[in-house]
Amino acid sequence: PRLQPTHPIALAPVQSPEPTVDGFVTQYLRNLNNGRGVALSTSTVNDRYFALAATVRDYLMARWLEDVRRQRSTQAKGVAYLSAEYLLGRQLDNNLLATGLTDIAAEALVACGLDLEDVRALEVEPGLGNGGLGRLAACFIDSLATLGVPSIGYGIRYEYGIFRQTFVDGQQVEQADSWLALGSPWEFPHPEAAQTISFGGHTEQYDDEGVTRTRWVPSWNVLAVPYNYMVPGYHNGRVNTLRLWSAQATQGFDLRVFNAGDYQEAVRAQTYAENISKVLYPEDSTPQGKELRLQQQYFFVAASISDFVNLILPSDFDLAKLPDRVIFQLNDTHPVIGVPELMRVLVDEKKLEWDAAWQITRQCFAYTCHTLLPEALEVWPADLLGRLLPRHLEIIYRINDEFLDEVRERFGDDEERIRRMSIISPDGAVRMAYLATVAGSKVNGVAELHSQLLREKVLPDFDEFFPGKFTNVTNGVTPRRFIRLANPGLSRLITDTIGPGWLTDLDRLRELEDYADDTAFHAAFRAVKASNKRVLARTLADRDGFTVADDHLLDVMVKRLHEYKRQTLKLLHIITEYDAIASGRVTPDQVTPRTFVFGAKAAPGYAMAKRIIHLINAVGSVVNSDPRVEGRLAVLFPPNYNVTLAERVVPAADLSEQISLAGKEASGTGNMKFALNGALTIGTDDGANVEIRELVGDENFFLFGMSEPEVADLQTRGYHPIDFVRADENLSRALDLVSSGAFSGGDGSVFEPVVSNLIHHDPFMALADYTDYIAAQKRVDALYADQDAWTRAAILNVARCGFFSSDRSMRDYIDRIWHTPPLV
Ligand code: F58
Repeated sequence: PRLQPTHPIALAPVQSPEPTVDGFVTQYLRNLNNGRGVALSTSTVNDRYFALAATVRDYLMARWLEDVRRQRSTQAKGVAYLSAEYLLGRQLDNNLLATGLTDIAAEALVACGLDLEDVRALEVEPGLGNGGLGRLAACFIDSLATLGVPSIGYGIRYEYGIFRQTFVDGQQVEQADSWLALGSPWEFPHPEAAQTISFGGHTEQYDDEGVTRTRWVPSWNVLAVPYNYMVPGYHNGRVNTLRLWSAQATQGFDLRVFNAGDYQEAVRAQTYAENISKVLYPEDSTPQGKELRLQQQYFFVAASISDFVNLILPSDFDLAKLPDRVIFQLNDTHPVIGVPELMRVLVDEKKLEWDAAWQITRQCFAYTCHTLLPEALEVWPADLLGRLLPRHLEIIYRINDEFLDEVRERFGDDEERIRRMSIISPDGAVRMAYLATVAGSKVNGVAELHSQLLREKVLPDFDEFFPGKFTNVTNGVTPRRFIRLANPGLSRLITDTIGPGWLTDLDRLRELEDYADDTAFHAAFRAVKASNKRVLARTLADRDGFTVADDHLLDVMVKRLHEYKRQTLKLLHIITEYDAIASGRVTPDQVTPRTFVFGAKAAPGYAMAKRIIHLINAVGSVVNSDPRVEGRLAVLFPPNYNVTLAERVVPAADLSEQISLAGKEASGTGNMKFALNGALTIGTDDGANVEIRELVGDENFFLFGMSEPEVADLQTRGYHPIDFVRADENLSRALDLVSSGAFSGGDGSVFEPVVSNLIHHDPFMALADYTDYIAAQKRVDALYADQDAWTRAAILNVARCGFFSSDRSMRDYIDRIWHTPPLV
């Protein structure tokens, strides 16, 4: 018979420490002593940080354990968010905020003779994502917890996240991001709960009591070890789970081989296995890199599906009811291999009929697309996929055959259409976006324009075939991190003005409209911006040795470096301003004093992007040191832009640069963060810019450039960038300046690839939009000269952008796709 607990403490619910300064101090010292094995007097800053994190965890623990229990026992439907990336940012401040313990913790530390500021600086952010897509996943799990929706995030615990960017002679050099070097106090590893994940081998048929079935006989496997992380809701006592998988060898090293002296061979299998979760999206330019990436994808998706089906669900669960219990949300195509995996689990392991399994699978997945660039839609060569996952390839072929039969039934033998819609491309590659579209109960884009273009241009045949399947959910950002934590001054001003409650009901920012012409509010609003600029200035001084003038317009472009985002267009504007002064056509006092801030990482294999980074730094060093400029223009490019730096840059910005070629940026989320923090946007009619402009009003947004239909039209008419160079003298001067070597010590060849690419190809039409961009920048100057008018516009941006809370995005997913109401 099983032993039952009898002690009253064991029978009682888990206890939290007292939420008082004394309670905090007691728990903190206990963690320092018992958890770190050090006395306060001998502790290092790292010990102090770890003990602090442990203490915050202790306050969350009771709620977490209760929520885990409830989510297992309840019959309610939940979300399993499948994402290869979570760009979390620092955890300490966020978790203190969620628990309402920030002030208590600060006081408790003072009582221990410590400074919260010093301790919090130790935290290394987990950079487990590349950019917008990964950050979006982090915002979404924050909102799901805050809304109290039963959900779990699944992903990969990369040992190395996004590379650390440094500049050597102005050029990007990547360094490994060893975020785990000192350990992470936020994770709970569970090696005992590891799942075995298989690869390779072949399939075979066998007779199962008169039924012919298929089984997969894999040739190798690895362990997937779960690491759990708390995801606290804001002030609601809810704590959800993020479960990231780490790869480990099924067997340790080979002792016999080791003893025989072949040390490398002895650990070969182990190294191979552990490579799977070694690093965030390794280069996919080599065949080995590509295969590793597919291994990563299958690894985390198979572990997650098995976790849900075999561990979270009760053992007697009727799998026909799976769609009533879970929706697997596919964050882009990276987890789409989960579709054939669930089919394999249901058919081969659980022995369901194919049709029944397909019925279930089709209701259990939904797919979010995050791009419009055709080259970004993943395809896997069938031979690669078949070598790594032979059973999955068979399943994909059958799904495709049956799907194409349906297409034929509907449209007859329209072979052209069949070819277009086939999940397998003519050259034998699996189109993962098509597989996701066929299998998904819904497919969504991430902004209105993106969703429209997805239906009309990327997947029109599918939209016709599956009426009602396509929908839109415009992205959002979490106001907890990107307003409350990043901008405490603005948060205080908002609360003082409209009262509390807006942080979980961001539409209430509308109430600020009443203060758009209030002089006292204007002054306070401006004071907040000025103070945020000083905070940024201090950060950049400490971090990079930069000086930031406090009377400049802060003009910011932070995002991944990509040609479609057009950092070169921004650069052409800077060069034009510089040229006007350097050539003596204007005097320095005639230009609006501006500091241009860039933040951007380039993919390590993307040569043009790296060259553009070099050019930004080169222009910066010339502009910043030319005495003729008299300090009226400055270009700052702090390396290694990440979430932590974003939290300083965004609240300080006056102007937000969102200048992608229309029809290329799926949504953007930085655009939302800036507007919510009172920066005005200069932007094209692209992605979510369209919705920002509609909400804030044309007069509070600097629109420029071609619209998407105009871009398409110019494309069909034939685009000749040289025509635009000839038509605008400022543009040709700016390009000539680069060609002349003005930014490369007289050697024009250094940036020749950038200039000639623009003049001869310009795939993202930067030159076509240049003239209008410069005109829009003149409107920026004019409005900035009238500080009252500018402040009014900035206030209205904040007041009218509540829509861009990720809480709203989550509600839209719940209503349109998931049907998973919050648990009460
Ligand atoms: C981004 N995609 C979109 N991809 O570009 C952006 O418009 C959108 O706002 C955001 O998603 C959220 O929907 C994006 O960040 C990646 O980072 C890829 C991940 C896989 C490797 C290649 C980059």
